[in-house]
Amino acid sequence: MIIVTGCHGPDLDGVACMIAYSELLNIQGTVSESVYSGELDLETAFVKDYTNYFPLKQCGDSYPPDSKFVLVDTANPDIIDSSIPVDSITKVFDHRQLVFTNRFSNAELHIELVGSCATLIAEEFQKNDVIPSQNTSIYLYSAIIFSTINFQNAVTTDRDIQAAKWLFSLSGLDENYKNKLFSAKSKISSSNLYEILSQDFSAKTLSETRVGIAQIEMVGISRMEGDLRESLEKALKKLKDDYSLKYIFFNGIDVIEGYSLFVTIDPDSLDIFSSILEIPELEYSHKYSPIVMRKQIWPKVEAYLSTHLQKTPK
Ligand SMILES: [Mn+2]
Repeated sequence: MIIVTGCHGPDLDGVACMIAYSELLNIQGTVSESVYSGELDLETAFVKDYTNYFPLKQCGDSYPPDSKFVLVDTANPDIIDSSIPVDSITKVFDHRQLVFTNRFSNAELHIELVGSCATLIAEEFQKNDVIPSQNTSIYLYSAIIFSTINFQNAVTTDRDIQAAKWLFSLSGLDENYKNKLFSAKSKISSSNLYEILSQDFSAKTLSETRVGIAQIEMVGISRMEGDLRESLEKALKKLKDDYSLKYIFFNGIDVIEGYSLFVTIDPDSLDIFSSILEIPELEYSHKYSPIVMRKQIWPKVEAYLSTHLQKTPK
């Protein structure tokens, strides 16, 4: 038995790859099952409801003896279900730089830097002349669209675009589907904004300075300057206190319009982020395009603080 799985608490990319790769193996006559552990996110729940198809099993107490494993959308053995023996992993598909190569003694590694692991799995179908089922095409397509933020983030490659095109033609979806998918994370109101921001908040201590960056990807980010403005300010203030931050920054990504909305709530943060991002005219609420991801901002924060801030003498 081959078990296809991913990291604990997989995102839509991980779930789509598990479903699809297991389907490919089964079509090719290799008995396989896909298994996940942890919680599912809002995007996954959306596709699950939309397709009414979810062939994944939740991980139980143990796996059948002699199980072999295929890992998708992760190549980090530390974030998978701990009962999986690493030497029984036979294949690994991931789209991030691998730093754990030596941990997999028996696995064939498929590590390629594309925007979505779903692209690599879609290409496996193509290489083997197999057409994914309609529901599986929807999962893979959704994963590519979501992982690349509708082809707008820096990790997007032409291979992602080509794979998505092919999957779209098999999916029976219309163009409007994208908006619905992204709206899964956009059901934001003044009562849940703090919670949504804190779920995905990132705070670091850099050069002995506490810095936090909130990020949200949604449809209609301009609401942060409209009906959600006050709630956003309150939420950022609360996060600043909760995490004892010196500086806090908000990066709101409009996934359809394709821009970032930067928001700061205090003069010191405005000042320092103006320098970090090299935007002299940065305003408290500032539209910036193309979109910028938080993972692109952190290295700049780190570089800036290490050269511009003197460490407090002990
Ligand atoms: Mn991924």
